[in-house]
Parts: sequence; C-alpha cells; structure tokens
Amino acid sequence: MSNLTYSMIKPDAVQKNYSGKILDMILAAGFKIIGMKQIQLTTEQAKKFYEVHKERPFYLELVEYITSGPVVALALKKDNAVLDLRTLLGATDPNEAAEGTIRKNFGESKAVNAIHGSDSDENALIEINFMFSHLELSC
Ligand code: 3AN
Repeated sequence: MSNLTYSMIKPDAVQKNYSGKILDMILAAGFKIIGMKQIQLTTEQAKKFYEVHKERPFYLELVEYITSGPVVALALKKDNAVLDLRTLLGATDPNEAAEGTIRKNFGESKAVNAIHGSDSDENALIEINFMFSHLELSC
C-alpha cells in the first residue's frame, strides 16, 4: 500500500478563504505536505484530470466548476494515506458527510464539495504526477 495521496482544495473553498482551516485539519490528522501550490487550471488540464469521469453526465459541469477559480493542489504523505484522507473528507455529498469532516464543515453540494481526494493508490500517483511532475514519484 502506498503512503501517498493527492488532494485539491476546490475553487469554492479557496474563494471563501477556507484554505487555512482545511490545511489545519489535514495537518492535525497527521498528514505531511510534500507538495503544495495554488493554481488556476486550464480547461485542457481539467479535462485531462477528470478524464476518468468523462462518461458521467456531470463531466462538463465538473470541468467548468474546477476551472472557475484557483485550486490548492496538495501531495500528501501518511500511512494509509488514501483511505485516511477519504475518511477526513467525508461523503461526496456534504449533506451525508459525518460530523467533523471537511466536506461537512465546508461543502455546499455534491458538486461544490470543497475538496478532492484520490480514490485509490493508483490514481493518487497519477494525480500527483499530473500536478507535481517534478516530484518524480513512483510506486
Ligand atoms: P469523490 O470525489 O468523493 O470520489 P465521485 O468519484 O463520486 O466522488 O465524484 C467525482 C467528482 O464528481 C466529485 N469531486 C464530485 O464533486 C463530482 N460529482 C459527483 N456526483 C456529482 C453530481 N451528481 N453532480 C455534479 N458533480 C458530481
């Protein structure tokens, strides 16, 4: 099992100045930040990033939303990183997320849900390499 995951504070949360509070929760949960940058994604980058969802009905909505303002891209390290981050994020729909999770605290809706977290070790490496190619990580 890999000890890396990728996270991304989404445009709504960056816009509302929640980045600091969200980073505090990530650090308090024991993650080390090994890469961090605030960037404005291009439509082309966003389409590539969300390619796994391209058959889903909300794909273009997702691309439009993630390019609507800057995001904070994060490469994170911790034992059991992928699963532990997903627990900290909470359910995709903030209304269904557990108390004390980032999406419960800062998310608005299924689409506008404050933060992304990789769903598998394989995708974590793909996503980290996509945003932080200089880190040159491998399995
Ligand atoms: P998660 O991000 O929790 O892994 P997924 O894989 O179901 O959730 O969804 C991928 C992305 O698509 C999420 N970031 C979420 O915000 C967005 N999304 C999921 N369901 C919907 C929906 N019904 N309408 C719009 N966006 C959605």
